[in-house]
Amino acid sequence: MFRRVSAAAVGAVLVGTLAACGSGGSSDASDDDDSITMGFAQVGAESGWRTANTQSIKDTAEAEGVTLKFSDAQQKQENQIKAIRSYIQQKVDVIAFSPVVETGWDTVLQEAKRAKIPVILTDRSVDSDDTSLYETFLGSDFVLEGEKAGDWLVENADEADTDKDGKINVVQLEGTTGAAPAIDRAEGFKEKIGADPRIEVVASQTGDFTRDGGKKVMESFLKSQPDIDVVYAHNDDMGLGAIEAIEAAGKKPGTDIKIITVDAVKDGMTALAEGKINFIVECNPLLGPQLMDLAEKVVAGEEVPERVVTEEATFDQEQAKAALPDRQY
Ligand code: GYE
Repeated sequence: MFRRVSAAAVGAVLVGTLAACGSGGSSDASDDDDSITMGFAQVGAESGWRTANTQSIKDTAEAEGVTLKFSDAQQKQENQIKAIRSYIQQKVDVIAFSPVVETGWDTVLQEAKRAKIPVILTDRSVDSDDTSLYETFLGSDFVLEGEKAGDWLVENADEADTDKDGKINVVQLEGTTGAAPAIDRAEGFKEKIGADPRIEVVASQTGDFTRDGGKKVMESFLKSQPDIDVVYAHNDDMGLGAIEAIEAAGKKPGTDIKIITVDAVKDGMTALAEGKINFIVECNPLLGPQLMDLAEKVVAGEEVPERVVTEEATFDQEQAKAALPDRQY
């Protein structure tokens, strides 16, 4: 399936600075002038990552003169579908959205296609056999992120076995159920920890990508699981919630229980530099410039790559200390 194509196979296609296009304006369905109107259906405001992502999209739209119609779906698919339908009615030039979950999009995307409004997927992809329903998908390789988390744990397994009982029990705080990053980050991680039979995921539950969700799930794990060595959280916010629960239980996060997260937003990086998190896999939220570039090209009828993968790093505690002063988000 399209979504499963690895970054290596496609190649990390980096879209450069904004191309000078859009001067013709003939394909602009809504205005007389050359400016583009974009309808953007955002997932919600569930995390620090999302806040940075929204800001990047709004800032870039303004800087590039793109008229942005923006909606926040509060993590509900039905709200996103409603927003997309209203963008179709308003005859925007291009629709972009980050699908909250992977499945259930074909009907509304067919409606956009019939209305001849191009769709760009950003951040999260859809699980559909019909790739003609969207122009391109801009975002991270979430399986690779999970693999990076798993690789780190395998490499640091001896240290992660804090009670030295020869077993490394992991509890997993999953992202939103059915969301691409939750599915893929679990898959990539599982794949890699298979290399060390001492490592086992003993409990796994969704914390919905929120701090509060991560805290609540971790509180219940601390009660039901007698021997937790590692927390693998699908984002920083849930990891930060877990830290609160671990401290409230009288344990030391980062020492008694190792913590691995994904995102590398400022709060996460700060906790990493303070030694409360052990490893973070970066997921870049600053997609605005690449998104607006793709939108201009799509509206102008230019070819765009079917997959645009963002480039990302990883951070240990020392690297977080070095990176923090220049961190944008
Ligand atoms: O990791 C998480 C957010 O889809 C990549 O969504 C995004 C994820 C991000 O809530 O913090």
